[in-house]
Order: sequence, then C-alpha cells, then structure tokens
Amino acid sequence: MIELYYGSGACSLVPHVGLEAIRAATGEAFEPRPLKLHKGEQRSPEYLELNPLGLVPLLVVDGKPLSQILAICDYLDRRYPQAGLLPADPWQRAQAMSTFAWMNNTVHPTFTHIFRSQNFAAGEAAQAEVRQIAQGMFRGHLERIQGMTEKAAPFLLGEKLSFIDAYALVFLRWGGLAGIDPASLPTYKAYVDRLAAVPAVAAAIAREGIKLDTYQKK
Ligand SMILES: N[C@@H](CCC(=O)N[C@@H](CS)C(=O)NCC(=O)O)C(=O)O
Repeated sequence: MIELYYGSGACSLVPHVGLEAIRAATGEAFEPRPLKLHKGEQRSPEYLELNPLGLVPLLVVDGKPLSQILAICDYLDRRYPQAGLLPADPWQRAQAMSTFAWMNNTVHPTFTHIFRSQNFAAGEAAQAEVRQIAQGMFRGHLERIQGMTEKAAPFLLGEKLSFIDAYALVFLRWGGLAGIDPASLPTYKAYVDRLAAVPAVAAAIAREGIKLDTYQKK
C-alpha cells in the first residue's frame, strides 16, 4: 500500500500530482493522508515518529516512510515508469533532475524566507527586510521558469507531464501569496491554467481544495 502525507497547497502537491498520474496510467491507487499544517499536525508525536523532520511530503510504502520530494519522485518514477513522469534517457533524465533539484534547493527555500521570515531574523524590521529581499529573488526565479514555459510543448519536458510541471504550478501559486501578480507573468500563467486542466493535476487540486489564484491586490 502507498500512502501520501500532504498539506493543502504545500510542495507535497508535486508527488500528489504524480500519484494521480500513476493512477491514471496504471490503475495503482494510493491513500491520501492530509495534514493540517496551519494547525501543526506535522509536529504531532504520531507523525514525528513516521517523519522526525516534521515536514510533508511523506510517502509511506507498505509501512515504510520515505521523505524528500526528489527521493519520493525518483522512487515513484522508477517503480512506475509507464507513467512517464521523468525521462528514461540518461542524459534527458539528468537534465530534468538538474531543473528539479534547482526548484527544490533554490526556488523552494527562497519562498520559505518569505513565508517563514521569523525563522531567519529576529524582530519585525529585520524580518520585513528578509521578506523583501527574498521576494525579489523569488520573482527572479519565477521569471526564469516563465522562460522555460515559453518553450513548453505543451509541458516543460515536452509531450509528457512531469513532476517539474507540478512544482512550477506550486511556485506560481505561492508567488500570489508573496504578493507577485500572476498576470505579470502571462506566459507562465497561461501554462499553469492549461496544466490545471490536465485530469491528474485537476484531481490533486480538487482533493487539496485549493484555488490557483492566490494573489490579492493591496
Ligand atoms: N526538502 C524538503 C522540503 C519539505 C518542506 O519544506 N515541506 C514544507 C511544506 S512546502 C512543510 O512541511 N512545512 C511544515 C513546517 O515547516 O512546519 C522536501 O523536498 O521534501
């Protein structure tokens, strides 16, 4: 049995979309295990026993936990290559992993500096400065992804949906929360709107109960 612990709108949407695509391609089902991150359910003693990091996503395969997006997605792709969520060709796969790793180790932590600035500076003024600097960096990352979406055909890696598309969707949505108007990244926004209509993506979004456009004009 495969279980996925996730939080609504969190980075766990990446393997969540992957599991829906796997279900569509192979019929293999999974058990969704939602955690309310705003209520701190990721720090409950029961969950910390499964994942001492206190983070989502967590994949549990026949009772055995696996953390970290890159490891989870690599595992899912190797187990269900029929779903085509990462390229099989070694060079193309390495290129895909290069983008995926950049998203996970650079774009994602930049947003963490905006969303959880209290973890990076003491005092409101210093935190506001962290948020401001990180917002500028995050905007730069989104512009780089917009450049990738300009060549999307129709997905970032070509004909097949991949984990990287789901991460790109998460980031544009987070951008709205960080005060970045998605309308200012029109090619990226059009790509995400198309992506949201893909059945596997739509199913994960519906289960998480999230809306794509989170931007609120000040
Ligand atoms: N490097 C980790 C990052 C995971 C992560 O940052 N998860 C966030 C949600 S996007 C989380 O669980 N946050 C809860 C918290 O900080 O308490 C991965 O790739 O899985």
